Amino acid sequence: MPFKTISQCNATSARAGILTTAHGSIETPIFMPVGTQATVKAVTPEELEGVGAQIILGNTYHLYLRPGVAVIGLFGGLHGFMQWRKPILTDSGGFQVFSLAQLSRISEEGYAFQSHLDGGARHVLTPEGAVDVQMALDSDIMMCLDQCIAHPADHPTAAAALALTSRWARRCKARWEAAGGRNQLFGIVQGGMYADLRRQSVAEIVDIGFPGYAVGGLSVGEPKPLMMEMAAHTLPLLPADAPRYVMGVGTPQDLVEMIAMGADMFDCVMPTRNARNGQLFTSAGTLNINNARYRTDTGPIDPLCDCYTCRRYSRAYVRHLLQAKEILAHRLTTLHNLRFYLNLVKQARMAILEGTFDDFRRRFAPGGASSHN
Ligand code: PRF
Ligand code: ZN
Repeated sequence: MPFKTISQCNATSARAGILTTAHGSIETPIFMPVGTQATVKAVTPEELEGVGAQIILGNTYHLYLRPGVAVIGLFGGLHGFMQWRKPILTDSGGFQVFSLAQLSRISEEGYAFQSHLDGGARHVLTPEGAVDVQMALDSDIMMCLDQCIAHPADHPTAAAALALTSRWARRCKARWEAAGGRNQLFGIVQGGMYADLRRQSVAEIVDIGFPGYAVGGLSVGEPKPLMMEMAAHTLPLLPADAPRYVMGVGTPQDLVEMIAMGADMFDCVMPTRNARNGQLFTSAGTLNINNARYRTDTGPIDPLCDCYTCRRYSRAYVRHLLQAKEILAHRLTTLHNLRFYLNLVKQARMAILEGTFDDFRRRFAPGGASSHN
């Protein structure tokens, strides 16, 4: 088994584990910085390692359209192309077609869409094609092609998307096995905001059988309490001996809550995207560095942070760079936010190992000392 639980919290479902991949092992729970276009925006691979990143996420959809697998294939895959030596997880493209492509049409075969880049070129993304591209990228963890639906969706719509996702998962697994079963392929659970459909989706995807499982279809516009309710309902249904990945989530609070529910892996654009807009995560909550109150603030972004930015620079300086639209602003804020997220999951892991996770978690509860919105 590529996944081993090292320690289990006795007050919650949180666990600390080790996930082994072709490019090394990952200590879970883990956050995966998003590197959509073969780069985590604004930072180098060395800097990513410096903030403690163990695995990053890449996107099949973007890389397939540009630069294409012929270019990345010249480097033996995405690791060689972007010079990142550690593990890479790639999303299958379904969610990106759903959110980015023009005129996406879905059928049993797959997604027919027109590129968001030139608006003209037509493409078809099938379950087999999604696996082929991810194998060409030499992704350590590939994701099945799935159908993520928007919120709200009625029960029949969610049921149909779930059923299609299960049929596609079977096709993805067959393609992966036919190609030698190299690296890992994770199944994705859908089912909208319906408890019965979530249960059915888990049963079908687990029956097909994968080395790991993702909970998809969350954070698609539903209210936060509903997202939490669905995660709390779905995560315990997944096999305890396989890694559990919640896709596209979330805030620091969301991560801590879902770790308590037994989630092991997360990805989200929030730390990197928000950094570029000036929203910074700190041990005392979030702050927007554009606010005039920081114009003369000579202190660091977060006095408790050990990142490159906080060790050297003031809030006043970082604010100035952002206001002046200097490129360095994006680099400094991204390094800080990524350090915050990676430190958060590292501290959660240490708390699980030390048997203090329940206390740790309470500090993040709404209104707690470290609460974030
Ligand atoms: N499916 C896939 N990728 C995703 C999602 C999903 O449902 C989400 C949902 N928040 C983010 N990324 N394949
Ligand atoms: Zn910092």
